[in-house]
Amino acid sequence: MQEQDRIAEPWGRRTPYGSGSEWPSRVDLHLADGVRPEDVERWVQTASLLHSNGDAMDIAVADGRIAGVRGRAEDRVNRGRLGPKDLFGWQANASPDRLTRPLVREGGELVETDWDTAMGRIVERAGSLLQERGPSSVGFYTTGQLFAEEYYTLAAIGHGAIGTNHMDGNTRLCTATAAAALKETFASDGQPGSYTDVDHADVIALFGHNVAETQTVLWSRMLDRLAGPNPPRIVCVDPRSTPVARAAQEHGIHLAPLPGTNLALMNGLLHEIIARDHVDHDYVRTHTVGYDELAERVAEYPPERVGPICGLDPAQIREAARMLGEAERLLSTVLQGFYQSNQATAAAVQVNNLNLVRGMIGRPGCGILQMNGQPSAQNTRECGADGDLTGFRNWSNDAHVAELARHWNLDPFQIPHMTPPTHAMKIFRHCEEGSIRFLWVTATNPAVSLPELARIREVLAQDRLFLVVQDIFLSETAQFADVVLPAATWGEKTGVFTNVDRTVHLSEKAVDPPGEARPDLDILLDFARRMDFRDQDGNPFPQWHDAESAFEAWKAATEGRPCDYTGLSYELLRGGSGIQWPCNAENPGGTERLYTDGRFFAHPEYCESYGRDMVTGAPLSPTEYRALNPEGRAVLKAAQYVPPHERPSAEHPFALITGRTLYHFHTRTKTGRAPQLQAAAPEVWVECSAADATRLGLQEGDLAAVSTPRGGIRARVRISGIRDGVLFVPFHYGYWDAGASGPAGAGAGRAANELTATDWDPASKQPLFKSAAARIERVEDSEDVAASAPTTTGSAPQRAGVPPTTGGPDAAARSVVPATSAGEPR
Ligand SMILES: Nc1nc2c(c(=O)[nH]1)N[C@H]1C(S)=C(S)[C@@H](COP(=O)(O)OP(=O)(O)OC[C@H]3O[C@@H](n4cnc5c(=O)[nH]c(N)nc54)[C@H](O)[C@@H]3O)O[C@H]1N2
Ligand SMILES: Nc1nc2c(c(=O)[nH]1)N[C@H]1C(S)=C(S)[C@@H](COP(=O)(O)OP(=O)(O)OC[C@H]3O[C@@H](n4cnc5c(=O)[nH]c(N)nc54)[C@H](O)[C@@H]3O)O[C@H]1N2
Ligand SMILES: [Mo]
Repeated sequence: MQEQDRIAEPWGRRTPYGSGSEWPSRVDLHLADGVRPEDVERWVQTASLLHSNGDAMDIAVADGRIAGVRGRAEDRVNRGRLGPKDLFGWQANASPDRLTRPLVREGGELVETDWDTAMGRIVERAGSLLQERGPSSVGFYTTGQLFAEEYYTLAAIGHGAIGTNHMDGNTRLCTATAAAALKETFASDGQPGSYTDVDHADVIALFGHNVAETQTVLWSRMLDRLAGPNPPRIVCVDPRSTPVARAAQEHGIHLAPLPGTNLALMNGLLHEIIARDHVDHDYVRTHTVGYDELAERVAEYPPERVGPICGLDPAQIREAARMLGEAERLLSTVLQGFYQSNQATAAAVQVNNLNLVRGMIGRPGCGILQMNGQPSAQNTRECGADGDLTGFRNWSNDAHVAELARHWNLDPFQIPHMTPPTHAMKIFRHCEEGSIRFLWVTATNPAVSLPELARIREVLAQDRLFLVVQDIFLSETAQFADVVLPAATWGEKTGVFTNVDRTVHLSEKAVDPPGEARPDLDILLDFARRMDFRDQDGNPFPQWHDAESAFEAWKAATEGRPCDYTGLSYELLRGGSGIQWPCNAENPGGTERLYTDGRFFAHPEYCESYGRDMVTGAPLSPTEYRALNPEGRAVLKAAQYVPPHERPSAEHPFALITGRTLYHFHTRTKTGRAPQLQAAAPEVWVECSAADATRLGLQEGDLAAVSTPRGGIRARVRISGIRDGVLFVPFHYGYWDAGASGPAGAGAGRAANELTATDWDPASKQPLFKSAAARIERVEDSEDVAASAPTTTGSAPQRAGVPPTTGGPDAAARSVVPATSAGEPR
């Protein structure tokens, strides 16, 4: 057993392994101060809810409280490892400022009340609006952080019982492009690859994905490959010098394109791969459509043309294309550097194209991971609590709608499907214009996370909008609410959720929620009962009543669909590893990779989506799709580069990107309340390059004003390895502050989204958080104090002498590498 400061060493110790071997296990453990392993009364099974990786763990319960966590060695995802957020984030559960009673607005103030009063107000307002203005006056904005049972229930209530089309998740901000890219190429959502592809790949290419900070345990897996025999090459496409970029410099190649030029770069890479004939023509002929158009399109993008667009040397593009073209087992991953940037879907689709033209899909080491970000974003999509129809059904296929209506025992006409589902950005527009009068927000904090916050605050503050916020804290958003509902969370309720590579984990209740807080599922079912929703036989709808009965109903609704859960049960998920869907009679142990036989979910009668025009976003009609892809192959879709809407100018000369740091999760409601994590990254900063800093006379630690046409913030300058001409601001810092007794009031001016624009990708409708023009000016000298940005991560300083990020004794975690776990060949 070894101890390590896991704030200073986020990835822990190496357990090297070679290509094709099994990833050795390493069990990480952290217990609260003073709690010894023998004090633990129970270990309760769950997985991490602070990212999409699905790190399996057990919660230690001592004295009726959560007292720590331990990784689960038997799980396929993490083999026992935990990252810093996993190790320390659980402490937020026991924060003294958890919501414990419902709140209602009285004379302008939020005051505590009982559940009957709070729910009574909700039911009264929803009921009268439904009667007077119909279902389109009611909207739901949910999350990627609840459990499948809860999303399924929400979908049934919203799309079924109420029949509104206005339901989406913050997954729109997160994985909408992952889903859209999969739908464009495979006509259905569903992650093709598997995490075990990391064990086999000889090239791992990461496109706009800072896996080292955002899925630390998956990066540990990659680091262990890099430390073992026959390490893979790493290709990294990111304008910042992230830990991934630094590894790529050593083990492969790092391309740092100008933000918003991903599509041009992808076209350039495909140009080279096709020109050098690194194409698996057999695969392309048998399993795809669209190759000729793709080849024709990318022929227009030789590296000499792409280089100046992206701000890259054409030789670098050639070199990267050669690595990708000569790979024998290529694993590609994509995340927000593509999804939240200009031409998001079109660029992400080119990554699918890359693997397809190389025939690298459905075999060990050959995978595509169109990543998720939030822990249960996958389930939001599957269950249909976003713009999707439950079970990856096709909203423009009447037979699919009818099938879902049969599961729910409702009239199919009750399920809205005549127009595309309303995406989140449009839901807020409808609130702004007044056609939506009731918005129920569950487990998301739009007052910090949506673009152009000055506008969002105005939308949320309107009198005519009845706002319900269901959260575990009085978030920035909750402060605008008419009714605040206190929710139970992870560790306090039971349900399942599914990670990036389709691994389903059961998360069991370990302790009671604080005060009167209730599981989100119970709140939603209570609402349905009070509204007296009924099915066609007059029985209460939804027909389920608790987590397990909701899971059974959800399973039934997935039968025969790509995300088939019918072979799973709570019992099966207890004790061992998580299991990958589809899991059914044919695949009782789950399914490691999709599309191993070159057959797709793309048949016109079966597919989830007919696709969209990637430039205009217009949905294709069934007839158009049938003509394009009658046999249900993979579709190679080409696109032309179009520059970002907002480009650097004389007044705003920088490209501004926003994103994450390793130690915080989103708006910090949880990580800001975990002392080790908060201390590692206590305050916002802005990154710029050494050359730009010198030019502007900026120094490490100077207080700067950053502004865009929407607004401004103040932040200390970190001179980092970011490319010239680009600024980076982490988006975690709203106006809530740890240590303060409560939120300090709007407008403290440090949230990245004061700066971002109301603009989105035409196909996925995902907002472009990584595409704005900005200026930066010094406000105050540093006086020799460095910015408080982490030194271990993408924000590593260029200047010597900045104090390193450490966690001290409070951040010591134990880890055990079993002797039998030596990376043996399989
Ligand atoms: N520590 C931590 N982990 C998390 C989360 C968290 O908040 N904190 N959140 C989770 C969630 S919900 C998500 S969605 C994921 C997100 O995970 P990531 O996508 O890995 O994180 P980001 O920091 O948003 O963006 C990744 C990278 O995109 C780069 N980038 C910006 N613009 C461009 C561009 O135009 N082109 C290219 N090629 N790259 C660009 C940025 O420099 C950044 O390093 O993380 C998940 N994991
Ligand atoms: N500028 C910029 N903006 C971004 C991004 C970016 O990269 N740049 N990334 C975008 C992305 S990818 C994402 S995913 C979003 C995330 O944005 P948000 O979803 O707004 O961020 P969170 O802080 O995760 O908010 C979750 C809320 O749910 C509450 N909560 C936690 N657990 C539970 C629970 O069990 N039940 C209930 N009812 N509530 C709970 C938390 O207290 C918190 O208030 O931000 C987006 N915004
Ligand atoms: Mo996300």
